[in-house]
Amino acid sequence: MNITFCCTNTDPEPWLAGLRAALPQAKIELWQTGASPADYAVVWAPPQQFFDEQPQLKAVFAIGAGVDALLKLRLPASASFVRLDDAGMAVQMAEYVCHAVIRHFRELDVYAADISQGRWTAHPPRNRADFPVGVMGLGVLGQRVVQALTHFEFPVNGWSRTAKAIEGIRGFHGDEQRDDFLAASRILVNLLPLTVDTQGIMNRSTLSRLQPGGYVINVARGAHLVDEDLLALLDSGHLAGATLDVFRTEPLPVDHPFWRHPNITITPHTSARTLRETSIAQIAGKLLALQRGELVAGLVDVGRGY
Ligand code: NDP
Ligand code: OXD
Repeated sequence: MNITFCCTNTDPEPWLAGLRAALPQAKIELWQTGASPADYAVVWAPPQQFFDEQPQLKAVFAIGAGVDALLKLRLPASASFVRLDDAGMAVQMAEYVCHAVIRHFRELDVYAADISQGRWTAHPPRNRADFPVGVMGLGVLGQRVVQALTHFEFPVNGWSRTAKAIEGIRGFHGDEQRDDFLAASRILVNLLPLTVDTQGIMNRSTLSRLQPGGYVINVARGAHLVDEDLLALLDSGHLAGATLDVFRTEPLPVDHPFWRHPNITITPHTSARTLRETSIAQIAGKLLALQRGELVAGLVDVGRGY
């Protein structure tokens, strides 16, 4: 079996060594123009030329959870596409989102500012029931996040495409229940895949439906958010702030207002990192399962877009 590796955002050597150790029966090479045809591919952000030259691939494994960039390419019709399914990202996402929610709810930035000015001031406690958290996307990552939030006893709403019954949360689904979901939420967490249906989903109209003093946490993709609409609603006072990990252009351009806005916290797309060893073990296991003709988790539905 031949495997080709084409990940443009990472040092290939440790990945190649890890994949070779996990799949000693395979010939695994770094892709380069004119490389011989492979059976399987491990990719992240490959150029179109990669698929143009490898039309015979049986399966393509992405080393991330979101496949929006991959699905923009012309893809080999014969191949299955498999994304990472948790692989150590869900607990990281839960940490990141809980941290952002608690930092806002407990006014930790206000205390940091007070302390830096030499002020010893305890603010009145806030009521958790006044800070319902709405999580958009109840997949592998969203479900782990709602589970973590319920441990801190926040009221949690969840919204997905199809109905879900998740203990301890109020579930909403489909376009027809989206406005009710937003109206029931004050803190909004985005964990949707980027698709034609979800592009720009956080805009003036939808964010205006959040409860007053709303807070936005975007950990999915930058193109889910209309940047100017977020800024306008922060200026109007309807929204109190935002924590953003993902952006329309990454790295975030130096002159973008998000860098300097006092109520926006940004991080450089680090909320849930791909963990190499866990990911290699998952990819190797799925590849062997596919060879045995078994179904694997994380199979992408190309038509649906995730
Ligand atoms: P999943 O595919 O497991 O879950 C996607 C969820 O979104 C599902 O619940 C799905 O509904 C829901 N959904 C999809 N389309 C719609 C729609 N039109 N309306 C309502 N709900 C919809 O994805 P993951 O949880 O693994 O990952 C989510 C995203 O997180 C990734 O696509 C990626 O963009 C982002 N990500 C960001 C990272 C970072 O570091 N910032 C790291 C990893 C991922 P249903 O259950 O009904 O299908
Ligand atoms: C992913 C990401 O989709 O890192 O895995 O954003």
